Amino acid sequence: MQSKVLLALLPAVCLCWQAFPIRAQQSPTAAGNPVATSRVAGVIKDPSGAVVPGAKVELLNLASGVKDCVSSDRQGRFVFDKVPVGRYQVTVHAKGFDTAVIPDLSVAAGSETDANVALKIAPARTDVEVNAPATGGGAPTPRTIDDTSRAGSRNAAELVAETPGVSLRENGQLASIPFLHGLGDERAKLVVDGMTVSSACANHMNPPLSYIAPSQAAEVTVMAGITPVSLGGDSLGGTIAVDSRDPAFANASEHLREETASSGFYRSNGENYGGAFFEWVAGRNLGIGYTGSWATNDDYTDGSGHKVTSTYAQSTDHAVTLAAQGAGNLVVLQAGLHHTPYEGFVNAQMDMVRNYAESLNLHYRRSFEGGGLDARVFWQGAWHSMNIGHDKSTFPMPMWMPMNTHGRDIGYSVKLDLPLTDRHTLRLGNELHRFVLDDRWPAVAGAAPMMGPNTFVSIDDGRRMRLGTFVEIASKWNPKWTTLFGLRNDTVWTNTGPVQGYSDMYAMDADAFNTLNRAHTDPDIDATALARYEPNSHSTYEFGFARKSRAPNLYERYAWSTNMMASGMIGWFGDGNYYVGNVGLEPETANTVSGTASWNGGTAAPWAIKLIPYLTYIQDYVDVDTMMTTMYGMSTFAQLQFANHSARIGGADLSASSAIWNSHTYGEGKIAGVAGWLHGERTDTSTPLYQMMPLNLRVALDEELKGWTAGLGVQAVDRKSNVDPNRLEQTTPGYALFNLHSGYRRGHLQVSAAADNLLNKDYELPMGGVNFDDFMASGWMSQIKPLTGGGRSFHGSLTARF
Ligand SMILES: [Cu+2]
Repeated sequence: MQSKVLLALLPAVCLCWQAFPIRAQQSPTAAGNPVATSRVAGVIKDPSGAVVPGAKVELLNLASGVKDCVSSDRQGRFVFDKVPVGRYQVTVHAKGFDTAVIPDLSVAAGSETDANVALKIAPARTDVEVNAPATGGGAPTPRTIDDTSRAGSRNAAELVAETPGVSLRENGQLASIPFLHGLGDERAKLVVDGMTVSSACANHMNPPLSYIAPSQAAEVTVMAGITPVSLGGDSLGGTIAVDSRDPAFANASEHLREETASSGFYRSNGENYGGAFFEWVAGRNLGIGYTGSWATNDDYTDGSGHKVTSTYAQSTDHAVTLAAQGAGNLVVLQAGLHHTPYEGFVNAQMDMVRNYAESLNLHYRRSFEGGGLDARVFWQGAWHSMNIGHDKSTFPMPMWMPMNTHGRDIGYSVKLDLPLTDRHTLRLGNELHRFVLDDRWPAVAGAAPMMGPNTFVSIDDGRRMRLGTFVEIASKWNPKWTTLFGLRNDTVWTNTGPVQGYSDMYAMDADAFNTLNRAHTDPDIDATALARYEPNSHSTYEFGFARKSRAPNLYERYAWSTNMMASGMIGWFGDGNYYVGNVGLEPETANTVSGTASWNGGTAAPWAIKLIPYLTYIQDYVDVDTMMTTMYGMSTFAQLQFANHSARIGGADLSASSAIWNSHTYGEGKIAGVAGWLHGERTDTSTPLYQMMPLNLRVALDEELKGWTAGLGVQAVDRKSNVDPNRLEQTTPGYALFNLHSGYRRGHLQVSAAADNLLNKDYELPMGGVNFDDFMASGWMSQIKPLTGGGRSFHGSLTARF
């Protein structure tokens, strides 16, 4: 144990970003005690067995976080000398190959530790991951979530907030909704630990990313635009995958592997605090682990000092993992429990008053020479209740209205990677996702005929089943050219049972709906073609085309009531409007052309620039037609029916980073920036699409020195002037926010402290929708206003790992 603590004192002089390896200076410990050291060496080979020179090899001490980097030589060999004994992670990046990781390598005193690595050919992919430039726009390297990123995120969606091409819709404190290149919510595929689940709520209060706490997330992968069909299915905008940590087993030199981590955080604005605990015990073949987290927060205050009501939340998550490995096989079974006793929604008429979900996830993986088999079966049940939460109940005219949904997701996926030749890898797959939903609103005593005497059946036994099959070929023609071609079919079946209203006043709509043929079968075809050209080690160019489809969700097709009160309960847009479904709705199809150009300065000048332009035409885009508008006090709202229209979204992401200094005294300093611009409009009316993020820029200046990190960031957002007339969307002014953060890692402990919105700027969120609470508090009289963001907040967190 003492040696582990001493290891933390070794200076970390190397950050492995952008082909920028510098040998770490391994020095005796500060205390002068000799630390037993050893040697780690290996050879990097490609699937044909040929050696790979110039691969970047990173050695990370799992206890101290100290990193070292080297490149493989002409014989593909690399060596780390004087490595203190302990447990390490080895990561290998090489152009044109998937990143390879040896998650846990035990280095014992004396003999040399072998770390030979066989790389797999990466399918060419458009990659929006700014933190993984080392592969030069290659495979979508999962980004490892660090403690700083966890501490700065209220929910799992915020872990990807700073990725180029991503913007977030405000949707409660636990359930922000990511958009990729202007296409979000169910237009982006969100995958948590390989599971695809649907929001079991007419307001999407429980979307997929709300089921994993930031403390449980270990890795995140973001792909926008041209994504491989193997990651497709309901992914018009792209795919975001969040994964908890992979099981680690005891290696040859250990009897038992035990890991423990615990963490706590506090955020001043809104009194947000919580904690997480993780325990893992494994032998060489079997492992068991538990992870749990709890968080609570009160309403936040905006920059003008105004309390933003119904922004409170509380949540608890538990997961138990069992894992077994042997002879190239890995089986992992994960069981999860998620409980949100309450969560306010300031931009909705209702709040979440309970959400409870259980999940089971069985994963099997087998690797063989150059390929592998990956199979998964999963189930999730969600019981969700909406009503008037404790803030809204204090307003004049509070409405008591229980609404209960029960959602069941079940699915499987099978993927097979087969090396055809040295040049070509074939990927085949088949997957199923079936979602069943019941949405019932119990009668309210004394409120008939508006809300009684019967139960309002919003969705009865609604079913949406998607069966996907794909084939994909990744080819590396020569060191400069890589291609990826894929073809995919998703057939989607939707249907729902007969419905009823609270009373006879709903009978006309209900009867009409019940006589309709509601069953749909939508056979959708997706295709991807992508080429990557790497003329030299300083530049990479990618260009491609993708066609992707999404069949409508259950509410878009089957929300049946035109009654104002009932249609006001439908809609996940935070705009206060009233939504009615459309049984005749067709699937939407996006045709995207996109490119990536990236350049870097190489070892001598560590800088990198990446530009991603894109253009998407969406046929049968699911938008809305206005049925009527209505005024309450000074505010106008619209009753809207889902309808197919055509739309176009074009834009560009630009990201850049550069080292500014690098010395023993001042450590490493770097500057990084991300800018995004997009324009979306309906092509038939030339009107803007709803919630298109305005021009925005993030710049961060960071320094790292011997376990210390410190940084200054600024986020600038332009005025939102292109607004959707159908949803009566309001413009929002431009703003700039500053933040400061710092962290320190020593031995088992990581401490971080930060200040957000340092200047306490009062600003309106361009993707925040409206502050429906303030409008309700005025007795439905005032002019409704856009939602304001949080004022200044200080936060701190502490994590201990053993
Ligand atoms: Cu809900």
